[in-house]
Amino acid sequence: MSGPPAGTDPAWLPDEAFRAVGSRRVQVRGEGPLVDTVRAEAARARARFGGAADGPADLVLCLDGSGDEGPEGFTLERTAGRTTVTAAAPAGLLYGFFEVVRLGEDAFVEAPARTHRPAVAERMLNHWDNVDVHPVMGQVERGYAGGSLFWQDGQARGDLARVRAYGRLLAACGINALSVNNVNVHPAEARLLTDRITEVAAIADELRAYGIRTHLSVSFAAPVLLGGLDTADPLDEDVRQWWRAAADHVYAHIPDFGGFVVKADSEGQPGPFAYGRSHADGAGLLAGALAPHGGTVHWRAFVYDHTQDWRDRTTDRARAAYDHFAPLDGQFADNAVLQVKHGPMDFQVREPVSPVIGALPHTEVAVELQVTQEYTGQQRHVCALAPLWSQVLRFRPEGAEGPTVGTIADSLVAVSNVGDDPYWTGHPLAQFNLYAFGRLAWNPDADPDQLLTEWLELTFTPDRSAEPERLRAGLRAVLAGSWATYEKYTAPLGVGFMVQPGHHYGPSVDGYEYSPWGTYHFADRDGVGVDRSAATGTGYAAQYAKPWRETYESADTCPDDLLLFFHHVPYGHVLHSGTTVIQHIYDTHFEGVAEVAAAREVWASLAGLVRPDVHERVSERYAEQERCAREWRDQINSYFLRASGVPDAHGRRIH
Ligand code: GCW
Repeated sequence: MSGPPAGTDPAWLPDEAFRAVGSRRVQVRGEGPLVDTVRAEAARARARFGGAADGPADLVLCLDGSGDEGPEGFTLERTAGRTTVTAAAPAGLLYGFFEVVRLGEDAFVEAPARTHRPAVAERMLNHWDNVDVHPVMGQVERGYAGGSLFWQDGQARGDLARVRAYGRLLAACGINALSVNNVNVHPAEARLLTDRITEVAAIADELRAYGIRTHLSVSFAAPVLLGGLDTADPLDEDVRQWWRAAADHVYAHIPDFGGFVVKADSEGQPGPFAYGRSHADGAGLLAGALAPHGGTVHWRAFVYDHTQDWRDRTTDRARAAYDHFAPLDGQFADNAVLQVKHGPMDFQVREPVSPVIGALPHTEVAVELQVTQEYTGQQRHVCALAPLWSQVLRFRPEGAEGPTVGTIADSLVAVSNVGDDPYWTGHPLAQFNLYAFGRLAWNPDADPDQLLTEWLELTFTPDRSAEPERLRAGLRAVLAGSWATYEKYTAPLGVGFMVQPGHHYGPSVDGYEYSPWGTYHFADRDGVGVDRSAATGTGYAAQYAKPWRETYESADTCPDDLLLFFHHVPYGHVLHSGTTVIQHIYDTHFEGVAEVAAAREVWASLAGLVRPDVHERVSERYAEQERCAREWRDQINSYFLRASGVPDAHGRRIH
């Protein structure tokens, strides 16, 4: 397999992106470790592009505690002769510096002062990294970019240079928090909390230099597993004491430690249910231990019955998070954050927004997205997810007059797509997903298309290319519509899954149909889809506030792209688009493959305009994407032709 020439790909921070800054005289005013980071960045850029060391400064970055930019904001002012970044706190200076990098020459064109502040205070990545290589899941669970960046041979890496480089990339897109281990906490990894905390501390030291706080996934059963207690009951005094001591120990090594991430009573992980306690009790236990140190517990809402009987039509996995957590509103500790996946199921290519978001007004809420492409092509397919996330973040759970998800969220979290692959993300174009997540977390209203422009300008510096416009147009063509394309050739109309069990790559229409995971499409000879209406189905639609509960309740008003998520309809049902469900399935699957083939050709035409190694790596992946898209098309179309007996209106070949 190909790789970048010098070992690690620079992603969105190639030297070339620093040309405008590096060829100017830059002055950094202020003291402290993060200010030193900014100073080092400026010096590095100057060393590369020869900016003057003396004389009047073109760019001044100034820490000024009297400003009102807040802990991470900055004011950027561009007057005729000078660009100034002012921040009240060091992190703001760092983000201001990277804003100037992003603007390039534009940063030195006159513009009025503007203050930038992140809309969301906590912008976090979760790594599902195992310290040891797991026999089934590998080292990074749902990881498609090689092994872990943090862990190697059963311990923290000795050389953490790449971790620092990662922190730098993350700071440049606005991320300020990160958890270093899998939420499925295996026994060896559980010990990171106690006798192995120095390994976590070494990682935290690297990330701190770029303003990132480190968090740790912990096992709810830690007092039993590690402490030798005979219970992990959250109301037991010995258990409480054990956690307090554990937290004290962590903070002795990592004074700015962010807190714990917990997957409890979920897919086999231990939790408070074993003791007849609620999840508010469970979260409260850990929140109490962290509170004296200013830490936070991220308590995941991904709680559902993963051993259900497919014959049991009364159980609906989509309902589970709301049923478990909505009644607990008001009972969570102030420093507990309920971390909710953006959809009710599991990061499918299309899901409605989870009704949990907005249903707990007295609870801190984190919305969890998935940058790693578990169900969206596993970084073998191009699937730029910014438009999906943007739809989620702009959704208004209470209708037009209410707040957006981006406003409701106190924290935005995403599962990272990074590993020790030289391109960081396996597929070089999957870097855009990581960048876009950070930028959307900073500003959930950001236009995904604008983010694509930002990213490609930084990463590919088209101005330095022989054919800037052709390069820009080509990159946009392969990325901008890629999520829509992926949706076309995979599971239709919001029905979800239809993937191969276990690894979740490639089609298997009935792969999850008779399984215990609660993931069904109910296709028969007459129709397909899940009735989640209140009138005749599982009642899930009624978990939404108005107007959505009414919109989703009826197949007449339900949006086409979610129709099969909410309703079981006949194949001849006519969509708002004017076509029938069955014909929509055929059409989109033919289109999806055609779009992949076209994108692949566009990519081929960019040879010579992008770095050869990147071109080769992406070309290899396109071959697989096209093969896989055809497989999806043929399995889905054949399955539904056989089930329905309805021929394609255009007489195309279906097997
Ligand atoms: O999407 C599912 C994945 C599991 C994952 C789980 C979760 C970490 O298939 O691999 O476990 O979600 O979010 O906890």
